[in-house]
Amino acid sequence: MPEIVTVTQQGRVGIVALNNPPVNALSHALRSELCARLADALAAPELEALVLCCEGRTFVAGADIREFGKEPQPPDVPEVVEFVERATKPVIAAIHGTALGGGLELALACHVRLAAATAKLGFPEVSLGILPGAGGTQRLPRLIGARAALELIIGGAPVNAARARELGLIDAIIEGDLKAGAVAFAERLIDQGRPPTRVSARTVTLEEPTLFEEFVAGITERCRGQLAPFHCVRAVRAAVELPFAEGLKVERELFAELMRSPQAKALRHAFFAEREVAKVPGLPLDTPARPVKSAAVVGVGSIGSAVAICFADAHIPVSLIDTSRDDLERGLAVVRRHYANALETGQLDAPEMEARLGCLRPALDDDELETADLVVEAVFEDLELKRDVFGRLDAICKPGAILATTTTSLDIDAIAGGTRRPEDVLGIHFPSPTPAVRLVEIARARRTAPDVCASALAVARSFRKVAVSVVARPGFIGSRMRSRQLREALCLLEEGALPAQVDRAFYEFGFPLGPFAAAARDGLDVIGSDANPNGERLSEREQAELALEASKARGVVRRTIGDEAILERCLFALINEGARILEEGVAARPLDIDMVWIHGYGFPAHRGGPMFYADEVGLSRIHTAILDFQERVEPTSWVPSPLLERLAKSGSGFYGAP
Ligand code: 3H9
Repeated sequence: MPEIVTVTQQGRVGIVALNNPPVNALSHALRSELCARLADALAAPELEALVLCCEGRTFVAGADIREFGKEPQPPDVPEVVEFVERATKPVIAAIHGTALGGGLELALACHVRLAAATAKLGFPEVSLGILPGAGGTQRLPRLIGARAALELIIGGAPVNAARARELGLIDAIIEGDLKAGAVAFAERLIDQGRPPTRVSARTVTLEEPTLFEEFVAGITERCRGQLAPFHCVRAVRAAVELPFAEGLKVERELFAELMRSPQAKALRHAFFAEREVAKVPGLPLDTPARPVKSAAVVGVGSIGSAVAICFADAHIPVSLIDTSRDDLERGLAVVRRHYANALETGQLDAPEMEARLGCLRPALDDDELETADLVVEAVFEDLELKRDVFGRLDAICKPGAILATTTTSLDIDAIAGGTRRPEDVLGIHFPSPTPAVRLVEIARARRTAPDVCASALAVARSFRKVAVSVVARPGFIGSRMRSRQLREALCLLEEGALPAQVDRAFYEFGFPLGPFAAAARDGLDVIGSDANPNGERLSEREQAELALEASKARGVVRRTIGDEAILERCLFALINEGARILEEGVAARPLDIDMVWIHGYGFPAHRGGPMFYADEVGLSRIHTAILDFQERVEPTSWVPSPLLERLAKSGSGFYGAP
């Protein structure tokens, strides 16, 4: 087994190389080895400066998240970082790939930071419900100022090397061979006889007296209910107001509090689940995927144009096919508007936008279908229409082409039955045309071939989406659970709640939108569908009137329903449906359901997804509540799923024993 830390000598410079695949995380073994090897190198008289670098695809990408929640083994990350900063010889960080979290803290403890032009640096800790806990909140403001530090730490997104240089986060960008450049830099330092300069020795002054209040005001709505972003502000404030050692103590306390929080546990779960979801049970990771070098989308409505954008973003040439010139133009206009907006907001530059637009091939006939490796059908949700389209695809597409339907509500086996190649057919469902919604459900029909499934998952990942594999049954995971939840929300309207109140309860829980606001956004005609046959958007007052009318029409005496009761009814209905989906095998694992809800339906990540949340609440409590609803509310819709009942009685959770 290769050594985890090696020191090699190059002239007067020692190269300390870390090798802990896959991402050089600061595991216990790496931490101990690094301290031991560094101590040797610092004691070696022939070495006058050290270069700290990494083997493999990246610099240190952070603390080892797998060790979180366990008793930390010494030396911990803060000790390693302190040890590096106190080194009596200059230590130079040579960064490639990503220096994230504890990795960036390690780099901040070095006396010089150099980076490859392609490197990225950042603090993603907030997305794990914690804050940089190894001096990051204290050193970063001292290096780049309090405002920039807050932006980096609370924003969580990494910056590229050029921006890092502008901010003063790194000292130089090395073009060409990074190690050789870092050694040359070290030689120059030795020649100049420069002693190590420590970031902790710097002071930071607050030039904007209301900066912290401004930041808190800026995140109050967006980060509602979350602890970590607000703790980050407090930690950076300590860097400004206190000496380094005292600020560090504040950081440690806040970090420890966050680390113990249920939010951090939930976000860790979400982190690993996002990676685990790619490993589909029964589909070996080495299943060969069919190459997808060209694609076609049939039907250019809102979903069709969104799918076309995904292909263009992945630089896959895509034909957009529709039967009407007007519809085709409308779809193209949506795509062009999307890219114009991306250009205006700086998400893309002009050449990249042109490259993506250049991937689009609009067409009014089917000729373009002949060469496509993957065809996505996105026509109106009508079985006969879809079967017709698939019959056409069968006649035109080349052998081996993958044929995907965007339906969730129709029987994909029946659609596949319109072809002579059902093994090439599967479902690919985008819950929303909004590009920010990352979920794609990949639905295996009865006869879908494994390599077709593997190919669709790979394509979805090339879109930078979170792809969840499901068994094709109407509704898949997301929309089936959403329908159940919406039904419960509608019942609550009749009993006494108002739509705005239901939406507000969900918003406060952490959803970006409540069920009614989400349904209105997605064009679902849900509120008072009898009274509102055209599905028009209704004002809050009209919605309230419809709710009152509905109660009256059904002879229900309205009562006051609290926000907590609203959430229990809707979320427990959602969880019970999730349990059914699990026991039917539509979802292979609870984490598949959690990923669908976090990435497709706005379930707050800091609550871990509905199945994780259910375990936190306790299945026994949920089971008791369901039985109570069965008695008091409605006997047929409130039947506990046998799986939920079994787990609750055995004291277990969806993810095993608590
Ligand atoms: C922190 O540093 C706290 C500090 O303040 C210190 C406090 C005292 N640990 O994502 P990928 C695994 S918090 C353990 O598919 P990519 C991952 O699970 C940390 N394992 O690769 C996967 O395993 P598997 C701050 C980790 O190329 C494999 O590596 N840092 C860690 O698409 C490949 O991962 C972060 O939050 C880790 N830190 O992306 C960075 N990171 O193969 C988290 C990854 O078994 N990491 N793994 O499924 C990332 O953002 C991405 O992994 C990265 C590479 C961008 C680095």
